[in-house]
Amino acid sequence: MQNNQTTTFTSAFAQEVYEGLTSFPKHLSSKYFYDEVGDKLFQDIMAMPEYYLTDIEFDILDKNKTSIANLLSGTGEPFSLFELGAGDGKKTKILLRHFTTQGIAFDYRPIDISQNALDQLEHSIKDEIPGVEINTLQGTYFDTLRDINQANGRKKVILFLGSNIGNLLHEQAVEFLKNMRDSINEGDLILMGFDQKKNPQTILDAYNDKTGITAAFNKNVLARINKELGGNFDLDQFLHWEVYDPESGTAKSYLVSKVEQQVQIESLGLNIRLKQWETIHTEISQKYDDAVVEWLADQAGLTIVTDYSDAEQQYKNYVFKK
Ligand code: AVI
Repeated sequence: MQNNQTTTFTSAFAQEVYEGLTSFPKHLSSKYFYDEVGDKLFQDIMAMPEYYLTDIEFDILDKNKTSIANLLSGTGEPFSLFELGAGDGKKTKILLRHFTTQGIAFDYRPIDISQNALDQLEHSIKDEIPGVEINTLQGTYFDTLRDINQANGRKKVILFLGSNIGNLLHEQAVEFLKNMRDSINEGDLILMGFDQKKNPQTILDAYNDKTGITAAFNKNVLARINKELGGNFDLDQFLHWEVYDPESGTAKSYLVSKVEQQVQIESLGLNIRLKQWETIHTEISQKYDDAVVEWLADQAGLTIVTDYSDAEQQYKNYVFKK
């Protein structure tokens, strides 16, 4: 059965896989890289020397933690610190530790699509920084912005680190920033990481490591289709391929079929054909400059309060207000 319009799907994953693999050109969303295996692979990516983003952002937050604490805590009224896509929280812990030792009144509300990542994060925070009041929230960014909107009357600060915004197309990023704007009040702040345009080779190396961790991460979406939807993808029959366009600042990941092949996905009743060298587009990782970030903020009705960067301006954390 192919392109059966009447098929009903049991999950958003099933629906999107069906749509993506029956489209031309084929695509799958990078949000489906993340399950227990994918979370672990992403942690391994963040520890790779080639994946500069994590270490640079870590250093930016560490060097500027006093200034960031002053800015976020303002007049000293208690605030709720929401974090979208919290992951393992390694960088956030710099701020959590600093806020705690400075006696700043706040509670921490990490949000992630992966319950597994949240459970590990909660456990490690209770263990390492026991003074932090933590309440986790599982869901997609879009779902949880609604929850932020309806949260208690405390001042809100939203963290969105790791250049996670880069996994959205500009149009989606504007929509997302608009939703963020709608979920905060005057006086609330947003602290976001944006990876900057740089030597294209540095970017290609970050997304195409020689050890193959990024390739395994990219292919994990196929592994999930096999496990969760009864697919029979042979992962060895796909190449991980990365391109970077220095003009647009867009890095794109693909899975390229090495051979002509057919794949069955049982629970979707789907049989797909891939020609030799046919692509499945899986991820974009957008790189920015000040002009683009200003444009995004402007489109979304946000104002840049300040930014923090490393000496070579490879990465920037911007603070926005309404
Ligand atoms: C989560 N996200 C910001 C990462 C990125 O840089 O696009 C995901 C990633 N993909 C490949 N390596 C890391």
